[in-house]
Amino acid sequence: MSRAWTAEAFYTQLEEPPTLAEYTQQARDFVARHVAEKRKVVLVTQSGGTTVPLEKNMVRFLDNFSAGTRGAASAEYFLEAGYAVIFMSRQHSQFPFTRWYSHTTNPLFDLLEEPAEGEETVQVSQAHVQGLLPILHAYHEAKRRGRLLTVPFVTVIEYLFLLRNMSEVMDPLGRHAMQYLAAAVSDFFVPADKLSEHKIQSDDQALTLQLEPVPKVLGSLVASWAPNAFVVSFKLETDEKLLIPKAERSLHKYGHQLVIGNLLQRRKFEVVLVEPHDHTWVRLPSTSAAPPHEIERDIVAAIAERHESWIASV
Ligand code: PAZ
Repeated sequence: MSRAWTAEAFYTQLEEPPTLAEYTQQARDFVARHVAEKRKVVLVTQSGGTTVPLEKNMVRFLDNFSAGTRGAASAEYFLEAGYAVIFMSRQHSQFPFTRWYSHTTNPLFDLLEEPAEGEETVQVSQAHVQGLLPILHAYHEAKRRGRLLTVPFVTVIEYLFLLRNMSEVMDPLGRHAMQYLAAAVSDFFVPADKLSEHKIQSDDQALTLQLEPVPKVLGSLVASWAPNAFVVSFKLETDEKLLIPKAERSLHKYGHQLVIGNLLQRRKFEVVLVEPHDHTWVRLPSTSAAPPHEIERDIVAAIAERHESWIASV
């Protein structure tokens, strides 16, 4: 029989990841600094799947399509807009700044000139300098000014524990906190007590898996962990007819500020911002629009503006 996990049962019955306390302390220090400087801080939960291990000594796992582009790109535009960013980073997914030269058709080594024999300096080839420079400057500026904190995760369990703790430590920011929940979180998992210790043997047998539903934690986040934050969740659908109704249902159920709806097929060119009494489409001019104008630039501009009005409205 599969259990229906409540958020409370999940957090009391499952074991905390060993690194949780360390990342929580780092986030607490980061937040304290930005509270003192009266800066807005956004928690970006990386779009990037959350892994569901099928074995304790994990050889196999379930995951999903997301490479984490939305989260990594948005983090860059939030930094540009003056926010400090806590980036919950799914390991091996896209990362702010370095994403331009990884997981892409633009590999890092193609940027570098091979030195002549005996030479020990490596140079960026002139053809790539113009493209690289602004990204490199923005990356170093974020580091120098201490504006970007990365907290990594792999599994859905690590993700959910981090999400709770990151949201809670941001509470001292009050309305200056934003949660931007772009991760593609697994809907099902195998709890530790049902996991095989070692690699599941095939022995030419069919494999039957019993997955349990991952608890929906948005209600706890909005009501208890981050009651003062501006909360933006994401809704991904593949059926156009469901997109706005499901985004509206989520907004109604959890009572947060905004849902960003996107269709799998058109997510890079079009999203809809669903608010309690309104919805607004954000679209790139044509589906052939290529970087550097990414839709995340427009999404972040629209969200930052709403966040600002929301802060001013009290
Ligand atoms: O990683 P990516 O940039 O290709 O995709 C982003 C996304 C579609 C995962 C994100 O925009 C999103 O909708 N996240 C929430 C998914 C959900 O409904 O759970």
